Amino acid sequence: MEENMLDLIQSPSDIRNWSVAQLEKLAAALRQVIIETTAQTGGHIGASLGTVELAIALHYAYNTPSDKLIWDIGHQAYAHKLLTGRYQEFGTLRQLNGLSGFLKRRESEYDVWEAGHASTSLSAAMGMASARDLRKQHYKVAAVIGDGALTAGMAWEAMNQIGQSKTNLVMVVNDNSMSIAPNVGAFSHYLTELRSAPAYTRMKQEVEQLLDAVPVFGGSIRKTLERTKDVLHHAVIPRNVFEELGFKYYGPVDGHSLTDLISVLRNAQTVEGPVVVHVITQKGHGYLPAEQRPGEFHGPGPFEIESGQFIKKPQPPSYSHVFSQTLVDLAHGHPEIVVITAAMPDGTKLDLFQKAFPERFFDVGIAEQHAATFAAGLAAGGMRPVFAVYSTFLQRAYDQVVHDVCHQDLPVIFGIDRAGLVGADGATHQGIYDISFLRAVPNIEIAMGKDEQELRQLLAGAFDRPHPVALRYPRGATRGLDLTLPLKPIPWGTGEWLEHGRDVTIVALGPVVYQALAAREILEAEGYHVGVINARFVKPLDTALLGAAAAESRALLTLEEHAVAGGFGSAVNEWANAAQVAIPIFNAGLPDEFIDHGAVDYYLNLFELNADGLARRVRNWLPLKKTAER
Ligand SMILES: Cc1ncc(C[n+]2csc(CCOP(=O)(O)OP(=O)(O)O)c2C)c(N)n1
Repeated sequence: MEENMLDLIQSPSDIRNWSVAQLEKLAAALRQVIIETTAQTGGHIGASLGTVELAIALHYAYNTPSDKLIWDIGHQAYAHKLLTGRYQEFGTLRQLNGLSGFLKRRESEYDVWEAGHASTSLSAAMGMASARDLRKQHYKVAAVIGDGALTAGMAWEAMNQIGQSKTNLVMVVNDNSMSIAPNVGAFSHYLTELRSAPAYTRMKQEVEQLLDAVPVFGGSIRKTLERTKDVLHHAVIPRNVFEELGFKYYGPVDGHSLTDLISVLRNAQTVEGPVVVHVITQKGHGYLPAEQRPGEFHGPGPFEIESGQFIKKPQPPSYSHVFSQTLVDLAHGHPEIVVITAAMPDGTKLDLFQKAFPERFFDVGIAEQHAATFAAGLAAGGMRPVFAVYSTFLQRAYDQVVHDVCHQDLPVIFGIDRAGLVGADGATHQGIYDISFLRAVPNIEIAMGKDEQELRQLLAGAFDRPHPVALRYPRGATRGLDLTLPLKPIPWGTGEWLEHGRDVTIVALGPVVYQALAAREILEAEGYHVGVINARFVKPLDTALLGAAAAESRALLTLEEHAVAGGFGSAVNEWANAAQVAIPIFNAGLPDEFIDHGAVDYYLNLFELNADGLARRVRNWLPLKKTAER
């Protein structure tokens, strides 16, 4: 019955004459669909349950899509999707060729801005508002940004400009006091204070309303009131940070009260100049397990609705887990080891380290740029910092890596988590560019083991290096190998020649080494002689090993789960070119296009990076065909 209600909504204009009671029913129906769908598909349920009323109120109060509604990150916008004509397709969320888990301009005209990474919404909103002003247009612009996203420098860079510009723009702060983990930092504490001072805000609003009601010619009464307001501003009610920056401040507002939200949003859009609407929401609102375990329900896989238990088949520990556990093991004997996360203690599994060595663990919030330079500072001060960060989020800290870490050749270890394809999060989250952007920078060394045993060995070895090291490892479960073996160091900069073969040698980086070995089995059965090298290092390259393979084999096939452009294979090409090694080299990797959400195995097959795909490549590769026919 309630789902039928959603059938009635083709676009937000369908709800703009509904009563609050009807909208409340709609909120319940939206929640039900979000819970039932994410229980199957997984996804960002916690954040999206928290913004159901906000999404309704925004589409109710604004004339979308003419007015521009921008969601930061876009992970909290499932209700927005459902209100903007995507109810029927919602079951395809995060599946191959289905709806994206984030917003996509090609998916809907209501998705005016795409993201995936945090804290871009205010800059985007300022851009759209400025374009509107320059083109003398009249649409309204509202951006929704979380308290977590507000920990990023980029948000403050935008506020710096917006506050001065005096442009008409509404910034909705969606404050649930959570990032993925509980939010951190001085500003987060400040928001908590602001939240807990509703009496002040109310008093201030009341005085201001009173003032507005007094006619200008009200003479002495008005003067007295003005003075009262002034006193209140400077004594009882200190102007808050947003006001100091040039915004009008409305709040705090109950983010689950449709009446309050609609009234404040209608008001805010009539105000001249930039406005902050401070909305208090609860992550996971309306689904008890998500309310009680908001961290776990930030972006879980499938779960059982009744019990709130995750549906997981037993599997070996993740690479992130092994990385963090190894850090804990090493840190016992090394008090100089310190660890940094940028708001991802759970995802990176650094919470293991946090538990073991709380005083040597730093969560800096969504602040990758700061994290990288903070690490550089720690290294300059004699510590051995490890910044574990998803490949995709390290993109944001590129200048800090180049200018602060590598230029000063400081021994910072970057644990590059989620290196490779990531699956359901899609294009904005693929970890497939870091080799290209890091390889160009002097001093940094880049490695990736074929499995978790090598990850441990490489991590131990990285602490002996006097240079920055980037140690890559993928998302997901390890191979389940024995982790109790003693940490045997890998001679730095060396690859491993696993199999010899005179037709072609596959030179593979990372866990795809095992795909190469499986491809070899298929091809050997067909009469090809296929070698396999586990490259381990992108930088320095094991050129001695490559030279020997080139002398033995008729061709080289490089293999990586990374963009071909500028990647590991490119490094091999550059070596062959510079060393004048005349050998056909084929690069297997990812094409020059953004790769959407979909299972990793699907893409490995599509781009011929798995065993069958590699075998197809070798069979169809002209120079090899010729040699096989000879
Ligand atoms: C640059 C960047 N770093 C890290 C992340 C991972 N991440 C996704 S959502 C999130 C928490 C965001 O918190 P907040 O803005 O308060 O939104 P909420 O999920 O609480 O609604 C984080 C850290 C990201 N998307 N982008």
